[in-house]
Amino acid sequence: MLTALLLLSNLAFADDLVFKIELKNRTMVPSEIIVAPNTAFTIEVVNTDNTAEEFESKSLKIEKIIPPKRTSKFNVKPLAAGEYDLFGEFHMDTCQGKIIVK
Ligand SMILES: [Cu+2]
Repeated sequence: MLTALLLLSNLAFADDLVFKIELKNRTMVPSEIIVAPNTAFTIEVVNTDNTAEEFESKSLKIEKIIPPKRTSKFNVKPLAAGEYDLFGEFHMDTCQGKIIVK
């Protein structure tokens, strides 16, 4: 019974957990997201630059071109503890970030 209640509360929490990342001046703001293990969440990526960016993560298998002034949302399944890469492939030298699960 306790387990069931915990699962329900986790699900409700996951629906509400949205992290916003701004693609700004060819960087990610913020460049780090910290999230608890085993928690589903959403990343909302807003490209405020005047150039397109390809928002990508090898470890999360995300790859999507976001045109200038557009927003994309990515639902991320619960993750194990660790670090997960994020980068903008069109501006690899400056557009780097990560998700830290701990
Ligand atoms: Cu790519």
